[in-house]
Amino acid sequence: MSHYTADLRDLEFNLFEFLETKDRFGTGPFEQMDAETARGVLAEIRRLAEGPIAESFTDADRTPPVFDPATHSVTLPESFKKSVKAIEDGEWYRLDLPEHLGGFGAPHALTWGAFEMILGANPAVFMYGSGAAFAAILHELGTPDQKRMAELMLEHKWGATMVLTEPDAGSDVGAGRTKAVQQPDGSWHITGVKRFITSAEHDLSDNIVHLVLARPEGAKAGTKGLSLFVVPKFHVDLGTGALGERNGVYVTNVEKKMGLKVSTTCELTFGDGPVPAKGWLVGEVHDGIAQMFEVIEHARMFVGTKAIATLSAGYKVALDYAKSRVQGADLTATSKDAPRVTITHHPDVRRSLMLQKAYAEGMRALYLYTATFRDRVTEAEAAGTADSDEARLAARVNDLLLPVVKGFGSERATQLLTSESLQCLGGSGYLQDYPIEQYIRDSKIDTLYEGTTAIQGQDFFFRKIVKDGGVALTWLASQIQATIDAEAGNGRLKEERAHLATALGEVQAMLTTMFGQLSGAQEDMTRLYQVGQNTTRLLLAVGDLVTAWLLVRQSEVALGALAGEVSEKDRLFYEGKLAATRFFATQVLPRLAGERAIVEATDNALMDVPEAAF
Ligand code: ST9
Ligand code: FAD
Repeated sequence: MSHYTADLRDLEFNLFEFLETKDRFGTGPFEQMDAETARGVLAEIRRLAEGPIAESFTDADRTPPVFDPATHSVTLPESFKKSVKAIEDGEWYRLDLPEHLGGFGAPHALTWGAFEMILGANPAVFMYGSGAAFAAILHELGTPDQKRMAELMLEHKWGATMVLTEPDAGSDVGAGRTKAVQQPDGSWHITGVKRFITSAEHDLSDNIVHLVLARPEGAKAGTKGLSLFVVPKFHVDLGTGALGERNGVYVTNVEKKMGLKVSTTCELTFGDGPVPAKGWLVGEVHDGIAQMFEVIEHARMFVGTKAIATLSAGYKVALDYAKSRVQGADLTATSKDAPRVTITHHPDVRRSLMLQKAYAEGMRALYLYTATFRDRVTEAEAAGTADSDEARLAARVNDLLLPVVKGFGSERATQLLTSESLQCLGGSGYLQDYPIEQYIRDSKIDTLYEGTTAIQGQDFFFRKIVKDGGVALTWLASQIQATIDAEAGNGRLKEERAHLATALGEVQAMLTTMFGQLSGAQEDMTRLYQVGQNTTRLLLAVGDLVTAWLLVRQSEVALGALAGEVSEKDRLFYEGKLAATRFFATQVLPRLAGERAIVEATDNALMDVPEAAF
């Protein structure tokens, strides 16, 4: 039996009933993808995800990749290769490609919805398959030769990597020391050691293309002195696509880690032997960090969606278990020999299940809602209105929401998987007989890579709010206010709206305090420490607020549907949506008052504690 159950009903609810995506299918740049085709895509991806993709999930954890240091090669488990083949056979890696590179014209929201199922079933399958997305970015940024290279990457299904991190340069990418020296033929020789590089070696494809940040000789310090280079494992004849000589870039170690074991995490050494590691400057421009962020933005969306997908998978396992596990009598039973009940009868188990359901569904709405802003941009580009105020605003809202999807999504998902999903199974949850212990090990990385939660919090406050002049945030707040002011739901959502209004006020108060501290820093720089203590707190609070808001709006749609004729199955689905919204509004949102109080009470006492006193 598959470890994974997709929540196709909720995905379809988002895409065909709730989000503006429902009006996009078969129109403009998405003409190829009408609603019926889209439903077909989701059904097929669900079949693959629950079937062949999920099939190797456990085996690939227990028999992880084998690294041979003598040949710098890695062998992946055969079971896992079959899962990868299931995606390749259907050419599903094309889903996120633009049409001119063979894409299917799918709205991003549909694409990410489909990806959720792959990520929930076996995330490393998706990760090894991301060469196509990297190729599309190289095609967009590259010189004519690099565009050709990108086409070959797609044709031959070559793997790809993003190469930033070094032993002394993790969050602080600008501390990177890997060097690039230009050669008379225009190529560059790269030297240095990168670490923790995902998919840098494997036996799934005959070539791997590395996108590498390195510092050209003489370039300035920090991220702005970094340039982006394309460095293939094997050189390529761009005319025929044939592989040439081995390039001087080798995997010199593969990490042993807590989870996600089938995804190789590699030390990658450049130019440390007789053969130089040759690279080419992407687009012939020295704009490395901005170019790499084109990749990072996709990757942050991937990480958040992966985490949320795993929470949904964990919730399904917990729910399934709770429905059949008989333990204890009903709390109201008066006699010692009262009939035993399934644990779904216990109020605390219900609380736990509803908390998981509300977050899993609310955060699914969050990542899909975020994807709709990229669809707005795609539509504007197709209509020749990419410079319009609407398109620019859509891009800014997408940027604002990315750290929420990544930082908040991964924090909440990983916490809930441990504190709630596993807990519902009691001691059985701790065993490898059930997948949740692996979900926890495989998803913990989501709060770490692609920028830790602390980095997401800082990105959110300093870049996406302050540097943006608050434009995207103000727009988002106005949307939330509009829901608070609306009447839809005939009074049934009155209490939920009241909680939403209070929560919006709490977040606005947090922001007011933090803006005050920020402007106070003009006179006393140490006031920035007050801001820095709470950027993650703010990120998580906004995540809760937006999740609640999306749930309330989903409930408006559910109430509309319930007013008409619905099947019994759908009635239960919509009732479940209303219950999740009510629970989240009444039991999660009130916590924001405490978060606000902490922000308002934050002084710098913490910063005065001597290091030795910790
Ligand atoms: C990693 C990989 O961890 C993990 C797994 C990989 C798996 C691969 C598979 C995934 C594939 C996904 C593809 C699927 C695609 C599907 C598509 C479907 C539709 N936004 O603030 P400053 C830029 S990799 C944009 O001064 P510092 C900007 O150019 C390792 N740009 O920063 C800016 O200049 P300006 C990941 C941004 O103090 C410049 O940077 N490692 C943003 O110099 C400087 O900015 C990390 O993520 C942004 N949000 O540097 C590192 N932010 O201001 C984390 C900055 O003029 N550390 N830029 O515009 C950080 O992010 C740091 O904050 C820092 C600080 C490095 C940026
Ligand atoms: P550090 O930066 O040393 O951080 C340590 C702690 O300090 C963290 O809690 C962090 O939040 C905090 N911290 C650091 N700086 C600040 C600050 N300024 N303010 C507040 N808090 C701060 N990298 C790649 O380039 N490509 C990959 O494909 C890739 N894949 C990875 C796969 C795995 C399994 C792992 C473990 C890592 C991968 N990475 C990859 C690297 C990953 O992106 C980094 O590990 C991550 O960015 C954090 O860097 P670090 O590990 O050096 O931690």
